Amino acid sequence: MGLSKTDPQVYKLIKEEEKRQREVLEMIPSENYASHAVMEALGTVLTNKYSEGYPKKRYYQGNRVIDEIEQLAIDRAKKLFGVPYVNVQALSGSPANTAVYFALLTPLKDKIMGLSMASGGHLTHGLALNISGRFYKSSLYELGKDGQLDYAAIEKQAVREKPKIIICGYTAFPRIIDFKKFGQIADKVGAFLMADISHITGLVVAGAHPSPVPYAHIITTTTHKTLRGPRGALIMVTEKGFKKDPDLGRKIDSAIIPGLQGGPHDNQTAAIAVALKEASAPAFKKYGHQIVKNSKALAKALIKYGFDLLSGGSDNHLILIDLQNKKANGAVAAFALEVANIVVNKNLVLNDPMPSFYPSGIRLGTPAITTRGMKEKEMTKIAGWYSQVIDKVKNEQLPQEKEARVEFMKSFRQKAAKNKKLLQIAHEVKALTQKFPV
Ligand code: DSN
Repeated sequence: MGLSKTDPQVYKLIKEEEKRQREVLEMIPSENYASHAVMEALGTVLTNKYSEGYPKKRYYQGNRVIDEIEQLAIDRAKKLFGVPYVNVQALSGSPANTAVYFALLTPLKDKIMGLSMASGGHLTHGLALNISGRFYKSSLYELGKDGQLDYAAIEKQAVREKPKIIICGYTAFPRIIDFKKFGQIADKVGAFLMADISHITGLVVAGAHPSPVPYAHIITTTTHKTLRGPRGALIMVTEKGFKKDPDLGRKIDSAIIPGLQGGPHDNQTAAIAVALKEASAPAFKKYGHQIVKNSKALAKALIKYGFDLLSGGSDNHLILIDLQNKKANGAVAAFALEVANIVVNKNLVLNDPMPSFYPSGIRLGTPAITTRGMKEKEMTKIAGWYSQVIDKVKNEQLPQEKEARVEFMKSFRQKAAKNKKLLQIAHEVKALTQKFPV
């Protein structure tokens, strides 16, 4: 029996979410629209199977077909990225990064060095509250005052701190990463270089961002961001990685299972294989380059409206706006934008005086709207809407006290949800989205 009959409540909620995704400008830079084929693979009988182990080395019977599927995903990833080893079983990005640490580091002894979250790094790059900063020693680096990576400072820190793994690749950094420089720094201090390219994988595959393959030892990536696949992750070892440690692949495989996980999600593996095939097609190259063109066009238009962008622009798929010059707060702005059918996330900015739940910035990006076919012309229009929305919420001053802030947000939400200007923009946005069907 179909879902609508078995569970009308869940069916209705899924349909509501489908409508929401259709009618908004989805601009969270880590989100995208997976293809119908990817979603079809996810919703199959593959979800019924257990397959602990690896192709041809399973602990359960009945894995003949699963072996072929997993091997296909591995082979496609190897070919697409140009690497000799891939593990496709990590359930998502955080488990993938954790598996690398588990494979290579001695807890409470070895050190990792990643970008701080406040500067745009990820939780799993050494944050004290995360397993990466709690089980392992961590030394965080920061962006320079100009919002750029300060390679000389990073090198100095690496020489001083002697990390076993240096991590590059970020969640809120709008510029090109010089993987070659990172490779040189890692080599100088004898560290492994791990490039977490989750955000930019699709750009790397399309040739719209340089590849870390010649310089990093290990590469991790999620599969659902710019790569446009299902939720999931890849862990890759490069030729350089094998030169440094010929046992690296085996160590990572056993960090995933039995180290961290049990059975892989075989439906997810199949969907990853589909996404990798889609990403190998010539159309994907165009897509990756268009993401960047759109991001640059949007950044340029936002600057014209007086927005203050981290590092002054964008070379990839994302933009970080510091709203302090507009006298606006990120939490307030993100909510108002959502009323206007524009979906972004609030985000810390460099040296943010505010706490992470009420940060001073918003993070936005172009992967999903580019999937819908939008181009530079639409970016100019979208920038205008950002300006109008932020104009509406400037001077909405958050109180200093924690409890008062909660109350403030509650009443602000009620007020904003009825704001005529925001609702009018929402209407205009919906009209635009109708011209670019998902
Ligand atoms: N949550 C992801 C992002 O939005 O960047 C990172 O894991």
